[in-house]
Amino acid sequence: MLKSTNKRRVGFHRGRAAAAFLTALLSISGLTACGPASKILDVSDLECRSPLGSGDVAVGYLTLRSLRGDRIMSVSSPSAPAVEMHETSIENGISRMKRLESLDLPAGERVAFEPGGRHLMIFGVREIGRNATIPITITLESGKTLNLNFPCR
Ligand SMILES: [Cu+2]
Repeated sequence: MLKSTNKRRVGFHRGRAAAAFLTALLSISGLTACGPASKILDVSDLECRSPLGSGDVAVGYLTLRSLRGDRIMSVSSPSAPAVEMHETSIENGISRMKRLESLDLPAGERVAFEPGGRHLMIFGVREIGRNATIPITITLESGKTLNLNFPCR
């Protein structure tokens, strides 16, 4: 049952929080083969914004919650030359982006990548079409590796 989970449903169920949450959870369980251990991490709200115009940088958003606490050590993609974690902040009225080398996931706390704040910069991807997905790998300090598919729009 876990293996048949269609990861695209994460996008399809947007707005129905419970369903999206469950789908994301099943996707992770099926991909990492960690079984019950993976349930100590919730991942939801996966979304990718395709590059605009002739650009080649896509942006990814998601929400994580680690029940025991963890840390994102790196992000990458088999479909992109580079992926970085960034944080947007306003300083003196000017919006700035700062690269995050790693990111703490405090126990039980919801950590969001969302418009206007933290985001994933996915470099060198000209060819993402609408309704396609882009695979992103998140490596955690605990040793867990999340292989996630971000639905693009
Ligand atoms: Cu950025």
